[in-house]
Amino acid sequence: MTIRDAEVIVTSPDRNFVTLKITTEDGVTGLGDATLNGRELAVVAYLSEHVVPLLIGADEARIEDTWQFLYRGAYWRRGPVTMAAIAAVDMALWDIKGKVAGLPVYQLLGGASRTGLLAYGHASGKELPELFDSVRAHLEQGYRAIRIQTGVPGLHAIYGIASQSADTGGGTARYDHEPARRGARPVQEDWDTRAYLRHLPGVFEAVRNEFGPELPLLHDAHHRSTPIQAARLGKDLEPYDLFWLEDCTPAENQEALRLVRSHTTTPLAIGEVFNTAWDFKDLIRDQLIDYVRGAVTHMGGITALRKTLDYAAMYQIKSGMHGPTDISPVGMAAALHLGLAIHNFGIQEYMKHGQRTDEVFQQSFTWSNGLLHPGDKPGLGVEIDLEAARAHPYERAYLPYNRLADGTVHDW
Ligand code: KDG
Ligand code: MG
Repeated sequence: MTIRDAEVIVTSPDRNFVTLKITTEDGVTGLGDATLNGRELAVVAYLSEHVVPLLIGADEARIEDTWQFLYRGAYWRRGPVTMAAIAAVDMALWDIKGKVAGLPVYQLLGGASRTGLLAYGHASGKELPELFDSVRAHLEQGYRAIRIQTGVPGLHAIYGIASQSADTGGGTARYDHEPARRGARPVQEDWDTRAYLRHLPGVFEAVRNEFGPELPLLHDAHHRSTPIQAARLGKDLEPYDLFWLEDCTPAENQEALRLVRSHTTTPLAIGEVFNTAWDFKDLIRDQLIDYVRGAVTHMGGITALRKTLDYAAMYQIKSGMHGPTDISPVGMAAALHLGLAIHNFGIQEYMKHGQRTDEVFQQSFTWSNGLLHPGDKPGLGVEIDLEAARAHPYERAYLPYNRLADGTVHDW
């Protein structure tokens, strides 16, 4: 067989998604997620102008070779745009291989290593009562692990706090945070790290007092602290036994993690903005992290993230694949197949998509008792309804950004 067609589909049911659909001469189709939140059309151009022409007539069975050709052959390596495009091709080819074999992708990756994947959801609230309600709502939905984000006194709009009036398709209020907003310019939020560091430990103390010692709790610091501030945060949170502290410092300066690590035993997770194994190499080798946060969609696909996670396994470092709503149902399915197969699975981030998204993407993964499973349909198990997709054209949307009280732009 050879590849007959490759189509780039942009749709915006609840938010923008970029999907690659590859069709073989025999009519077998495969889907890949290429969504790069807030920069979607850059990947569309990369795929349409530079990748799709190379795929037509290629052998869809040669997944590793295609990956190496697209990565090494371009000369220009790495970067979120390139790696999201390669990821979409890689996922689509695994989807096709599964359909041709009549097997779910996790079987091709070695079979299931567990019965289901522990998932965490996003609870948030500006004040404690609202946060507690959000935690309770997540427990009622079956979550067995919960990320805690909270308001900080004196700050009006900050990362990770849901707008309860947000209509994400189901028409009902949700506690999940949808950071990208449609509009001509990014929304400005405010930030003060010292106020945050003073406030957060008390929030975790209150959550532990209310919900007890068992519940795994996570927190995303979203790249906002200096190394020494992050070290203090990890230390101050130790009594509350976090499952992980995520992105405690900006990801570019990896040496920072050495300083943080030398001060705290709070487990560290990093890497949702990383895009190759090389971004993780030193952090894994020097055992400076505990969880790899890379997404299949942003790390060059199943082929590349599998290699990174196998390397991490040698150091007892586990997966914690990125899974907010800007990972499409296709990217989520890829994460679930990979997570089910590897031995060093840690936890899977899972924010439910809205109803409109579920109408565009027919998914076969299941969610019960706090565990996800990719299902047993051949391939990735996700199909796209093109008519429904066309009903939701692209709309420009941006992630917000931060300024300090004196107007300085701060890390997001
Ligand atoms: O695209 C950016 C979002 O995915 C990000 O804000 C979500 O930090 C995030 C997380 O941990 O899910
Ligand atoms: Mg994060």
